Amino acid sequence: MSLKDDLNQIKENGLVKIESSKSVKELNDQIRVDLLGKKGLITQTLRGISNLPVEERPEMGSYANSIRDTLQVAIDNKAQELEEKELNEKLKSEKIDVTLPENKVIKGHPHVIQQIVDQIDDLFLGMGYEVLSGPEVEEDVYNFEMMNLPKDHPARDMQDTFYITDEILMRTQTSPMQARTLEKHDFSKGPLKMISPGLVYRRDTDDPTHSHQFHQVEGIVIDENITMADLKGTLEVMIEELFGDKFDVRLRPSYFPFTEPSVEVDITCFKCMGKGCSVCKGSGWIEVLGAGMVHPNVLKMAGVDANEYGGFAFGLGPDRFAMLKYGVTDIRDFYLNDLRFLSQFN
Ligand code: FA5
Repeated sequence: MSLKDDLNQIKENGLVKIESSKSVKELNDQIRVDLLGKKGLITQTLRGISNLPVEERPEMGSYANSIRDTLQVAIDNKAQELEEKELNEKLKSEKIDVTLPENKVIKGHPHVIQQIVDQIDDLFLGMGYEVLSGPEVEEDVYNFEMMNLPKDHPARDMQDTFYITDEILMRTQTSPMQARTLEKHDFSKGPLKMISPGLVYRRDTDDPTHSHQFHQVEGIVIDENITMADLKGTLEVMIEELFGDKFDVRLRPSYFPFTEPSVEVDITCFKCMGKGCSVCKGSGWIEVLGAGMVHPNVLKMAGVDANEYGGFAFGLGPDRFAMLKYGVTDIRDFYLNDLRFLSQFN
């Protein structure tokens, strides 16, 4: 067989293979390489040209090139045809069925108590306070001693807690943040105005208004010439902001070792509006926070000159605020993680 016959044979067989090819991958990886690649049939056949007489070589060379071009064009055309076919099949199989039921995304929201805390944070930030958080696992020194409750002080009984060691405990109040910030504050740079929200723990017996784990927000303002009137004004602004003006507020003399004088602040019971019921234990009032003028001993223990500086502090219970605001009759509902209850406050 002549070289020309060989080339014709390669072309015929090649075109049949190209035409019957089933995928772009087969066409490119196999057929194109076998026919036109460096070690492909055309290249191998062209090597035979050197055996021909010199005058026949140019004609045979250009004939081989034309066959290579024919095969190249046939491969390109087939590749385009197969690509289109593959794309159409893909589009067909990936068709979107708009009648399928939707995949519902359940959108969460902050817990109702967190919503109250956020509202308090916003209000106090607007009044120029810092918002800080402190450790829940606290040292006895900060939780009690620096709050004017030395070891064996009888008032420690009011806040019995969970001890980790003799010196480390689950904090019973956010008040240790008073000592922690007083200790660090540089009064030459201005007054101390801080609130600190967070969880606290007590060995309280759970009932409709008491939980062994609950939230508090501590507040402290220390400067020169701060009076009890500043405390009262601040608390009234906060209570009106959170509850509107439908509840009465009363300040009742009380005792805390770290404030002198001390008050307990009550709001009209939301359930009976002051008549007396099981939620307020017949009093018509619900206690929402404790407050007072910071005791000089607390200032002294934190290294602050109590003759020059003084101020007020308060500790409020956002759980009780949430009960009042939404008429929730049992504080324990906040901690049961029942979505039927919690999703009402979206
Ligand atoms: C204190 O914890 C003081 N540290 C508050 C304070 C701060 C006074 C700064 C003076 C200056 P008391 O134990 O009363 O005080 O708690 C404060 C508030 O936390 C209460 O008014 C109440 O709203 C809430 N609270 C107290 N015990 C519980 C409980 N077991 N469950 C839910 N809320 C509670």
